[in-house]
Amino acid sequence: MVEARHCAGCGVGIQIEDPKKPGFVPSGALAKEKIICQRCFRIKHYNEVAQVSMDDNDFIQILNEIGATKALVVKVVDIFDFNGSWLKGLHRFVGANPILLVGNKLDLLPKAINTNRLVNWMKYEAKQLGLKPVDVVLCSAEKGTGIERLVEAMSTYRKRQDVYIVGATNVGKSSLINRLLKEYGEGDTELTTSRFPGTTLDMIEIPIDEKTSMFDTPGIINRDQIVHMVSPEDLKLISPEKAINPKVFQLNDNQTLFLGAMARIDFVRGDKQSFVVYASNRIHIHRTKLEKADELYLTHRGTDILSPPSGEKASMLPPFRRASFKIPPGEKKDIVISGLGWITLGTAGAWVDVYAPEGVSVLIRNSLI
Ligand SMILES: Nc1nc2c(ncn2[C@@H]2O[C@H](COP(=O)(O)OP(=O)(O)OP(=O)(O)O)[C@@H](O)[C@H]2O)c(=O)[nH]1
Ligand SMILES: [Mg+2]
Repeated sequence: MVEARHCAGCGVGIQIEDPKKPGFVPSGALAKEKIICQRCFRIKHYNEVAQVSMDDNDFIQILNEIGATKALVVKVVDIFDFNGSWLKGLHRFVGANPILLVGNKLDLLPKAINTNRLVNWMKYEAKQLGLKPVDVVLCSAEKGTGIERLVEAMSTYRKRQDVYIVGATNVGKSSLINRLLKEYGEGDTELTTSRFPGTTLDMIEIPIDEKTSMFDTPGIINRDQIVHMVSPEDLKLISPEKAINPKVFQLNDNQTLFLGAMARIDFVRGDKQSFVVYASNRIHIHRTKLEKADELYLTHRGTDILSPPSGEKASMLPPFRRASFKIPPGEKKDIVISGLGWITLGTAGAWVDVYAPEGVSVLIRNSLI
């Protein structure tokens, strides 16, 4: 029997019939020992959008296999988008296997961050979300920070068993494995990574030793994430690429902040206090009076004042939906706009209305920083 061949970059089954379908390679490429599909080639060399239509059920099917084996499950979250990149109901997939929680993209948070506090915060939040990880590790696949700690934790908890790297799409699973391979591996394996969701298409096995392996898995796609609502160019602007500079605004009530044309925050009532915005440095933040906000949005969205998105694309976003929050005095809270960032309020107590495109989740949490 001839074993079905898979792309070394994304794991998809190789085919030579249909260039429009995943896994296509020209038939001449079949002779190579390591095959890279046309889509991976284009992502890597032309930064192309990783578009492919795969059913969520396909991904879930893949994850279901994990529950049937004994292994360490490494759950990766994007620490910049902790809530948006949280994979719900993971326990359903992993059975009784231990879970190591990894907060990736640490390099995106402000440099002054207290990492011990952040780890404790993650433990607490994980518990609230119904997950009890064996440990929590922070790292940056991009910079290599925390990788040693991650390797130590993995070897402690895997107990000579396989390791599955799981998580929502785009959290950096494949990037993390590439980093591990670069620092600890041999050979020239490189998994495909990209800024767009849905890059890895099937499970990819990377041998650790003769008996055990590490597996990259396709990320679960969370339809609510902002990445599905904006153009590739705007995605580049709203996703931070380096450490975010928090921007501090001292607001009186009846003032409004716009985060480009992506979101609007109204300080409806409360004593003067700080609103610290954590978002991509390339999102323009505009302050105005609440009474002028409606008009400004209608007349200026898509212009330099309220962008990204710019031009026509601003009006193609789903319409704004409002969420109201009443924060009692004395509590330090973040208002999170999933995928876009968050705003940390002062402790004076506040009533805040947040507008974000319909479908984007807006929530409140204990302050992360
Ligand atoms: N700043 C920063 N970006 C990162 C880091 N790790 C990954 N990225 C970026 O995040 C994006 C997604 O990375 P991938 O490794 O493709 O993510 P994935 O989880 O494998 O995604 P899927 O295969 O779609 O599930 C890419 O643009 C990476 O460059 C990190 O530590 N810091
Ligand atoms: Mg991947």
